[in-house]
Amino acid sequence: MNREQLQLYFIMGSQNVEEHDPIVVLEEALRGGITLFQFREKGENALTGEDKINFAKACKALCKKYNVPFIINDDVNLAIALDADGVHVGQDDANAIAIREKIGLDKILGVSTHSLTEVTAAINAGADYVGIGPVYATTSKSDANSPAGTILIEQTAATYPSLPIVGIGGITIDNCQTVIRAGADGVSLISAIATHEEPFVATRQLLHVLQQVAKIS
Ligand code: 3NM
Repeated sequence: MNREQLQLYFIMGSQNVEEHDPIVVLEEALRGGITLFQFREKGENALTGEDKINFAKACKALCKKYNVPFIINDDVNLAIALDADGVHVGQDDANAIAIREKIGLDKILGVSTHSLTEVTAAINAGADYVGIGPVYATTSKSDANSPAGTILIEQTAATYPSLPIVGIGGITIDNCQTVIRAGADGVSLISAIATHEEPFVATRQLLHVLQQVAKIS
């Protein structure tokens, strides 16, 4: 994958929004310039069954309109059924090697990792990128680990310089430059866009700040 696609990686499910319709939030984020989208319909109040499928189809169509890759979290069967651009899995989800076999080589595979051992295993499973987090405290994932800061991002970037890395967890406009300076190619985030009263404005501002740091390094 092109590591620039990780620059501003928005993740959302219908359970993550507050005052807006999630489809409106996604379109605002796409209009604002997100570079990748992950459909993550998970946790309390998440849609299931037909409702989940229909919502995923609507998100995929919007991503296509803006030419932004559409990744599905965990649900590999849904990803195959909708011909999504890729799948993202955590350590508690299905085995990454099995998923790579199922989706083939031309789809994006992302894996969440929390140690260098997990990063190495993800590479061996054929991951295109790794997610490292939670960098900061998050309220969007009830079973998230304790915040780990940027140390693992630094270690991973030093050990595997050609591996695309995205930081996750509690990332905002105020701390996103620190994540990039540590060695990440981009930031993935939920609430900084999904719960912002103006998702378009939040996205533009994040992108602007990320573009500044890209110039520094
Ligand atoms: N995964 P927010 S943290 C989905 O550490 C997810 O692997 C994490 O949401 C991990 O940007 C997280 O609102 C939630 O903090 C990120």
